[in-house]
Amino acid sequence: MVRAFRLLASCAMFSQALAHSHILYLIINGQQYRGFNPHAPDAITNSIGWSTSAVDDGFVTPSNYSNPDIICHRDGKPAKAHAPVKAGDKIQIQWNGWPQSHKGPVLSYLAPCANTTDGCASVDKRKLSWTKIDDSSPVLLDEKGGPPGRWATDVLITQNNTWLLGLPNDLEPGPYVLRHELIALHYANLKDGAQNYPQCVNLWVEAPGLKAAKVGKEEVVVAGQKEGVPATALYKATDPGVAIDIYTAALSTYVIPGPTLAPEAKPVPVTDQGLKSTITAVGTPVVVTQATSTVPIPNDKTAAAFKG
Ligand SMILES: *[C@@H]1O[C@H](CO)[C@@H](O)[C@H](O)[C@H]1NC(C)=O
Ligand SMILES: *[C@@H]1O[C@H](CO)[C@@H](O)[C@H](O)[C@H]1NC(C)=O
Ligand SMILES: *[C@@H]1O[C@H](CO)[C@@H](O)[C@H](O)[C@H]1NC(C)=O
Ligand SMILES: [Cu+2]
Repeated sequence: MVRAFRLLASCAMFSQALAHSHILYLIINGQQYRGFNPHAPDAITNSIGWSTSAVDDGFVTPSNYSNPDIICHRDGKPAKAHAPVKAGDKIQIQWNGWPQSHKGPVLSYLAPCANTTDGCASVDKRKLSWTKIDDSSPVLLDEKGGPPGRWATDVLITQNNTWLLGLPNDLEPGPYVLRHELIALHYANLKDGAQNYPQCVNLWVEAPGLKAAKVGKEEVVVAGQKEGVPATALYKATDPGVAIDIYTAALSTYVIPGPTLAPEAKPVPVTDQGLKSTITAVGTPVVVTQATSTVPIPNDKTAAAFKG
């Protein structure tokens, strides 16, 4: 029975239409910022999403947790554009669908882009130092109807495949990479069976009122979290939240993978995930110049080119 269910839940059973996912767009203060589309990499010239070679919308496995592919997905390369945000903003992250069987945590990390004049556009991803700002705790919400029960990813599905992320209030101004990640655990009982779906987008945190004197300097950090973690050191294949059988009837707790949540984190609890944003306009991302200033970067292709 259980075995049959697992087979049914397999990735292979989902045709291309439902195959895994990527971030379609973000909504910030009603403005829509487009992610990277692996199926049409050149369609959106001002995408804030890092490019990847994950044309299958696929995943990174635990055996590659120390491979740079875990940082910003396979062959992840920085976007030039950044979405302007303010500390404390809410960001609605729209995924291009998510399969019901793919249960697990919804995780978000921030890394400041230091030592560049163009924000995150030329940052060395291996030098990025990540701080966890949302872990979708408690992740395993309800054992009822389980195993596998109700998980954070089920909340995401309920909200039309979106997740609402709160940025810390005391975020220093400057350029950051947001690393948002779903981990699917439906095969995590098998060797190398967990599936990580990391996605990176660039943010430009505007200084409220004051001039961003410190922007672009080494001081650009999440306050109090000067020491983040390289993404290649976030997880181990043996982590209890990664090597796990979610079909075990007795499962009542879940150990969230990765570092602990930053004390400054302001995640939106699952009970508030329904406070959704609506799109009022297509946002205009910026490129960062001379470390501290920005220039708008409209898309030079038609909006019609933007599809899932
Ligand atoms: C690990 O990453 C390498 C390099 O991208 C890739 O060739 C390999 O298939 C990956 N391994 C697994 C098990 O996905
Ligand atoms: C639901 O998500 C799809 C993308 O998968 C999007 O095109 C659609 O506009 C969303 N619906 C609402 C009401 O936001
Ligand atoms: C920025 O430079 C400092 C000092 O050389 C170094 O410790 C840090 O790793 C660099 N950060 C990035 C993101 O390149
Ligand atoms: Cu899948």
